[in-house]
Amino acid sequence: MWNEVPLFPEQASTAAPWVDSLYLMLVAISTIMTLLVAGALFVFCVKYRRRPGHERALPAVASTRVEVFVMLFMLLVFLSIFFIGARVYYMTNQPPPNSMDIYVVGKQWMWHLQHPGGQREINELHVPINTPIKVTMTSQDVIHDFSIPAFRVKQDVIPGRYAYMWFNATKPGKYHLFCAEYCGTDHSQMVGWVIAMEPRDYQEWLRTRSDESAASRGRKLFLQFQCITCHNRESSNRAPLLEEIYGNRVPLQAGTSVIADDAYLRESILQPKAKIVAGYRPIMPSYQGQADERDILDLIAFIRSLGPNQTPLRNEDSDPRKQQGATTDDP
Ligand code: HEC
Ligand SMILES: [Cu+2]
Repeated sequence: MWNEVPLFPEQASTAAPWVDSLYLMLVAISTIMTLLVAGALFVFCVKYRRRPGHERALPAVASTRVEVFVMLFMLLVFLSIFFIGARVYYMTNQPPPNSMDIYVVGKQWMWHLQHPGGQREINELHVPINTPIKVTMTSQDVIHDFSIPAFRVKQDVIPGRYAYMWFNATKPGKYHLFCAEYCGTDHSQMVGWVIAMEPRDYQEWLRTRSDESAASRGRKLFLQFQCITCHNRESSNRAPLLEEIYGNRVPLQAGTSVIADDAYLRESILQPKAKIVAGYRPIMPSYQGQADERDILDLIAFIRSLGPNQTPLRNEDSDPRKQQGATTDDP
């Protein structure tokens, strides 16, 4: 319906019709209210103008019935905006539990995107249609904003923490991807494309990419950063084993506990002293400045993949000189 209206980008996600309806409703209500007030103003100006025989204002007549009616009517109209708005907000902010994960790192001035299998892209994101996709995002430097107008999604990406959003594309096609937060000189270059494909084509596309998996990159970093000297089987009384912790509850020294999600793991690596695991001493060094956001995503993917007895052996080749290509940058 909006194809002919250049003001509106295509509706290409499940959220788009909802967001547009809400927006349209707001515009309609505002227009009607404006016309009512301006119309009444105009009519009364003419009807009650000063003229011979009507030199002075008539005494005002108050009608409780009219006033109560108008107030209740307004209340209803504006509360409906609230309820419909809340409904759309919740819908667009809660990723369905079976979503596919995409990881995004924004930095001046590009988007790094990563697929569950480790495939990496820059300023381009291939996604399957009719699949809920949860995007976990962070920034390496300043505030950016990940925005796909055709999907009606837009989320600030803030350094130092993970932000989330989700969408479900409905139409194959090529859509604009923007940074929608002024982030420095080349902000206007921080643009790209989202390519929505039939799930079959997406699988085909994935196959053509031979990137190393994120978990396997993370494994190399785990050895290279010497995480292994503490987090290993022999010295598990010194540091906790990281096997099967992802998504599970970790007891903390403070007596509380926390779910080991992406944000917690990230914090554990960058600010190990923020939350100390019960039964251990705070001896872990911070990797702030050493591991960048993409390294951290890889480390998290590795920790996430660690099943029982899968921690690498301590004496496994961890010599950085033999770890050629451990931190290879993008192609
Ligand atoms: C000097 C030893 C040491 C090194 C090196 C080390 N850690 Fe740790 N780590 C610890 C200790 C001790 C704890 C538990 C106390 C705490 O929470 O700080 C811990 C806790 C953690 C936790 C939280 C575990 C849980 O069960 O909740 C994660 C995740 C983690 N480390 C990841 C890493 C990663 C990734 C690296 C390498 C980049 C690393 N660690 C390097 C000692 C170390
Ligand atoms: Cu930006």
